[in-house]
Amino acid sequence: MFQRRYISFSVYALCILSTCYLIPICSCVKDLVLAGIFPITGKGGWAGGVGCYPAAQLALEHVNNHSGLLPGYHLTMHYNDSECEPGKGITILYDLLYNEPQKIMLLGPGCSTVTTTIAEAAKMWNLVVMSYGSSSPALSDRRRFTTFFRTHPSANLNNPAYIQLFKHYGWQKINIIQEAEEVFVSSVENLERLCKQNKIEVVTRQSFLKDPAEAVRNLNRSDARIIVGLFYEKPARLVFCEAYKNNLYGKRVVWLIIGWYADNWYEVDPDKDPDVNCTKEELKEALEGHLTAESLIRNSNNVSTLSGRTTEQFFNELGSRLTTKPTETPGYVEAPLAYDAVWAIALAFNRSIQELAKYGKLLEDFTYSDEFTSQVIYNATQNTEFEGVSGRVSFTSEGDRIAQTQIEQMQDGHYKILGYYDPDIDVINWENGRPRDRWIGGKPPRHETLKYPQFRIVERFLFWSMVTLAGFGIVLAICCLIFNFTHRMRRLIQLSHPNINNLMLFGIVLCLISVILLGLDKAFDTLITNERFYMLCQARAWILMTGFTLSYGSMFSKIWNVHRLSTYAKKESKREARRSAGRGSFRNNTSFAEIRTFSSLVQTQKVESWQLYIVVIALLVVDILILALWAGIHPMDLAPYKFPPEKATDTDEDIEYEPVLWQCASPHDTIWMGVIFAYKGLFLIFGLFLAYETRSVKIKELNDSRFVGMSIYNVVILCIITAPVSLIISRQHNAKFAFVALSIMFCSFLSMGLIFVPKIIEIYRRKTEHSDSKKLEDSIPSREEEEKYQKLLGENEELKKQIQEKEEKIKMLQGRIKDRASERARLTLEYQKSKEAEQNVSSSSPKQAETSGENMVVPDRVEQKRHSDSALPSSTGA
Ligand code: ABU
Repeated sequence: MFQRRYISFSVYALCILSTCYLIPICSCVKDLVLAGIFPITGKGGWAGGVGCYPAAQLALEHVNNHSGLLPGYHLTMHYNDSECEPGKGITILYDLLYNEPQKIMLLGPGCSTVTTTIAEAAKMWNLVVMSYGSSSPALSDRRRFTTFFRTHPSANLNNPAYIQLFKHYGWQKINIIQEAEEVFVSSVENLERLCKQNKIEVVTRQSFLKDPAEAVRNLNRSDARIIVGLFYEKPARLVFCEAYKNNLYGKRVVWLIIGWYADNWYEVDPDKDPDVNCTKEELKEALEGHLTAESLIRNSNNVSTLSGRTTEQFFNELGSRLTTKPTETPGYVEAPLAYDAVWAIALAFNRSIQELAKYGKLLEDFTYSDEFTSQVIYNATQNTEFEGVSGRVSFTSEGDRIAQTQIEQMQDGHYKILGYYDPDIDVINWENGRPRDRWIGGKPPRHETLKYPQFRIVERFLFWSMVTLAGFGIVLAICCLIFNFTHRMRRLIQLSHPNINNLMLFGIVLCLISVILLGLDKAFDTLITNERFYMLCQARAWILMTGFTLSYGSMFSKIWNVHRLSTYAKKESKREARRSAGRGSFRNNTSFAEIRTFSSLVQTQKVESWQLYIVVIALLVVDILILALWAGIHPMDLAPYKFPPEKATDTDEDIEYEPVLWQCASPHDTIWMGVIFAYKGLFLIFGLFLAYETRSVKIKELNDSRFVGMSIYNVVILCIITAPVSLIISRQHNAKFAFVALSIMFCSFLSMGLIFVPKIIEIYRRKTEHSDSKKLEDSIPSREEEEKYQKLLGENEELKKQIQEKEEKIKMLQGRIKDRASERARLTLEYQKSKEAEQNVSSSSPKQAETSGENMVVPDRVEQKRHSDSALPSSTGA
């Protein structure tokens, strides 16, 4: 009995034992398998799997050793390397999902380019994804990535930190260079939005796919100072190599880049990265002083975390598992995130197991078509919150983490923490209360080069030389005015229409004043303030234009009248010629008579002063109309023209001088200038034509018209050259001023010389010839005498013409008389011969004499003919 009882007890005990110990070992501990994707190798992107995979393994061990977590379960992971290549990532995802065992959740992938592809597809398998190393802000889109969570903060979290840095250093203009990946594009878009809100100008935004050379050159061209760079680690080396080559670094430039590269990321072996044509030293030089911003991904409170370890302990433990130095391990910085990601999954599973138990379901029974379990896992993950080695872990509704941003600066090739940006209060908390930043030039660079205006003013020597010459010209013009006035009673002056010459002199004075106005610039800014520049512009235009019209217009009016009168005289002379031809003049004498009549006619033409004034007044009215319309519609004002800046050579500071030229301009001034040039151009060309047409015409009442014509040639040619040349050299203020001033003065001096010097010489000559001024006056014929003389000249011409005609007629009649005389001699001879023959016949036969009775009438016929001939001269009145 005892034996039977002993046996039954043994069986019972065995059963108990097997239930308590053997069954859990064999079938009670169930595997919960994760699919793990890590970027470990690969040529570009982020190889954070090197540091993150060991951290995840460590976390799995710690989770499985944790007594209160996942009882009866063993968390395990099947993983593969994505090489940070989206294509590769998808391939390994299929491998992981379609190979046993069933995966409950996806850990990773670890780089944004792969994550965006996989996290979007994961919902097809009802897989919840927990990423430890994806910073792309695009991943915060819940509609696109419905089952996605990450322990890595979004890159957008760093942007407010950048804004605070810009504000702190007073940078209002920034430049951006980015790698053309969605992760950086979406982050830059957010940064631009924030910049706009904070009135910070994004001057340039450069992007590149593989080679950043052109983008860096563009930054250099746009004189970038504050440059935000968003790119992966390998392109970062290329960017800074280009920055080194383009001298885009140093005391004038500051770079702000991502802070999650390995600490010595620039010290790469040239054999491993042959694309980088710069040495470590060169990269270090280019990187000195740059700032980085990265989300704070370690628990800085030095508290014990869910795993029972401090962050320090975690890193110590991790370090013992790494094969490379931490500073050389990609993903070492993000390792706490991978560690916490595993813990977050474990907590979510723990919660899910309990939740599923309520529905009689088991987590390990999850399949890719099990939407219910997937939703339970999703909800559990969403509500997960714990103290991790990377800080407090919790997820927003978008699945993002909230974190502070750490700001570092490279000093002597090492990163130094400057402070932390707290997003809750939007403030940077500087380490030890103040930013311990260090700058190459001793102070932070400015967002742009300091630009000082440097006014382009006319050379003082040139200005004063021209002013002196113009002043001399004005004095000369005044002397000519005085000369005209003092000799106004002389016929020589009277016949030159002194008043119109005075008008010309007044115009010349105005033109010479405009020379002085043209030279007034910023050098006289106490005299001409910006507000008064409007008046200066108006004064320049009005004085030069009216001065030109008065001077050139006066000459033009003279030449116009000469032409008018000569045309009239020509018509008159033709009429005269026709009239005399009608009275019986011979054709071959008409031209001779006509020329003589024209010259006499033109000489005697009278010119009234009002006929000259009317032309000048008409031209002035057109001028005033154009100028008034211009001033009324598009008034001219100060329009500073800025030349390309020039580097300051007199200082070491980042200063540029910005040459500025004061100019008068108005809206649509090209149209107005076009109108004026066209009108003045026609006026000039017409004057030239008139001067040429009347080059040999002399009118007593405009005795200086030929000199006026010469003066017009000179003015027209100079104006035609000066106007376009001054437009071409309008930016070369000295050359333009010299050219325009000399042209105006040359025209003025030459016109005064041509019109007044002959008069002065003539009067001086007459004075020296006749010391007695009375005699001198007498020697000059009076106006009435002159008219009488001209009249006599005309009559004389007429008489000469008549004499000529008569002489011709006499000549012709004499010829006829001669002919008649020879005819009569011949007839007489014939008559005598016939008479002799008759006598001979009558002496020989009376009968013969009767038959030739017809010959008896011959003497009568000869006589008759003689009578008619003798009547001819009398009938013509010879
Ligand atoms: N901290 C690494 C982020 C890498 C990525 O977002 O692709």
